[in-house]
Amino acid sequence: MRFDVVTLMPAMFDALTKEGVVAKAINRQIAQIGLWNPRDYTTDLHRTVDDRPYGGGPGMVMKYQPLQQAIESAQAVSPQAKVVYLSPQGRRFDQHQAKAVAAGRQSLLLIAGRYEGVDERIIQRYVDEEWSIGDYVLSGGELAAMVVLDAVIRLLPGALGDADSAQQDSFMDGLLDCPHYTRPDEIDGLSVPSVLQGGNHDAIRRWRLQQALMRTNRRRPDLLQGRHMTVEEEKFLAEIIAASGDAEQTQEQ
Ligand code: 9D3
Repeated sequence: MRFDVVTLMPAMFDALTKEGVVAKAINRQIAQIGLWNPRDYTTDLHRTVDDRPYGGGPGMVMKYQPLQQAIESAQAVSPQAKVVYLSPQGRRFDQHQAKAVAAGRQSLLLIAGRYEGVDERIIQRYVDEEWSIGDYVLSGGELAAMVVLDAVIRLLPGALGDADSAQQDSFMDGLLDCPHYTRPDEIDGLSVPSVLQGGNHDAIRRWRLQQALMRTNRRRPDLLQGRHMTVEEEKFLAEIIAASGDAEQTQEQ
């Protein structure tokens, strides 16, 4: 699957492409990432990519012409790609969108802005969608583009090891994760829950589901709204809610 990014800071993407799951996916030819720098399309001596905003005010704006040529060069390679401008004004990117892009193999041409953003006419003429990754202020769109790429590429078949991919459609989908432990069974006076040390796989499954429901109910109750629940989950959640406030429960904050 092909991805393209228009960016003034292509070296930032080394962090994504040289190490980890995305690097493996690229080496296995599951994903390909093209980087397009508007500075390479400037024609003036100073290779100018920004200019002062019409109407005045602080900050600079990314100029139309170098961006346009970077976008059109990327489109010549990826004519079918959905053009996405990463911006704080965009709709929130979430796991549903990551899954939709990966499942539909929809190529993406991501535009990462710097300064105060891009000339609005780039959005009018080239951009299909604007995506934000959350309500906090970044210094540019590159980290957001990398978040999108990581979230999508790890979902592509073959990108993860078997164990991880099996977990991807886990029965605890849409819940926070349960606690994890590894050896030793006791350290600094802290022990591993005994159920995990026994061999009762259904008891372990039930404990993990209860822990996931308990954590989700406490930390992210919004995730439970509108989530389909099995009869077993409904039962466990009812027990958790009935017991919430008990001394026993206070260890799970
Ligand atoms: C402090 C500058 N702001 C003036 C009101 C506007 C502003 C411009 C450019 C704020 C952030 C940015 C750069 N951010 C992104 O390019 C960006 C972003 C983000 O900041 N938060 C969440 N998602 C994204 S996607 C792209």
